[in-house]
Amino acid sequence: MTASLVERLLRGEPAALARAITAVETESARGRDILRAVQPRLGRARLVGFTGPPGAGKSTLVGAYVGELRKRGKSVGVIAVDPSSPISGGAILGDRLRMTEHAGDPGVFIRSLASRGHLGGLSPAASRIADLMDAAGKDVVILETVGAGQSEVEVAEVADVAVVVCAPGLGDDVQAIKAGILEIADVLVVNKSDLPLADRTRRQLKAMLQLRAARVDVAVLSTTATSGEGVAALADAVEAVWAAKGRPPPGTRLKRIIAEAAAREIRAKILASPQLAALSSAVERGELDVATAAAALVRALGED
Ligand SMILES: Nc1nc2c(ncn2[C@@H]2O[C@H](COP(=O)(O)OP(=O)(O)OP(=O)(O)O)[C@@H](O)[C@H]2O)c(=O)[nH]1
Ligand SMILES: [Mg+2]
Repeated sequence: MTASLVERLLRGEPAALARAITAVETESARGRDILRAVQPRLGRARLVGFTGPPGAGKSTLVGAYVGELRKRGKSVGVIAVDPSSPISGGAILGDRLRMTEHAGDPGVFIRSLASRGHLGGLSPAASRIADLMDAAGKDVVILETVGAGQSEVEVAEVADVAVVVCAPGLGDDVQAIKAGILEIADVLVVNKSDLPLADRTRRQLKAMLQLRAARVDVAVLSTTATSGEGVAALADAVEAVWAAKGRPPPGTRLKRIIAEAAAREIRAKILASPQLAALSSAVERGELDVATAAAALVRALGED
């Protein structure tokens, strides 16, 4: 039964893809069998992450970007992460409504993913579903998440190209686009450029990027998702990043996810360690410098 499901999945049958995703999402043995079976067929699809503050227009922009990709002859999978928060409780319904233009298109497959209830974290779950879409022959897999916490960092772990979407009028609120989100951006988009203040927001973002010497090459684009303006340029910018980065070697994504999860754990351990408090007091008293204290902390943690 699994064998025929895998066959149909590899042929790109939407019903088989949907069933495979459910099997993988529930972390069933069958899901693991499917993933094992498709493993040799992976690595063709490109993963593009869209993240940014709530309401920036990510879903609308993803819808328009899907339209542009279809014009370019690409098949597309979309994973829309529902933050399951009371504020964006309507996200799934809203996202579905905005994607209805692609509902009858066999070249587009859309799946919502609840951000709660994944044992290994969101990025492993999204990564596995992206693998299934890859196996089903999608050329591009898009991952939409709300940049309101951990999830936007996780997008960077999974995606080959990370697009960060903001809206104008953030004003001083550009700070809300935390440094972390700028770190991960390969392409920055100011959407809703039909609204006033769009130019100002673009200038502010460029200035913030200039503070980070390593990131001056990041494109800052303007789009109006509702009219489609700037969407072709966005597709070009994403392709340019792909071309520059090249195809990641097999296993890269998984390595990245595991490394980031390990880094989070180590960081939490460091912050909770009693040695940190002691060393920090010593630095405060002028008995140690920061570099020596850090080295001592690394040694102490290594001995645990
Ligand atoms: N004026 C204007 N409105 C836009 C534009 N793009 C999206 N919107 C509107 O902004 C609202 C939010 O759009 P969404 O696409 O749901 O935004 P989102 O970032 O996906 O929202 P969440 O997933 O809830 O975080 C909707 O009412 C859209 O119609 C744009 O370019 N210009
Ligand atoms: Mg959305």
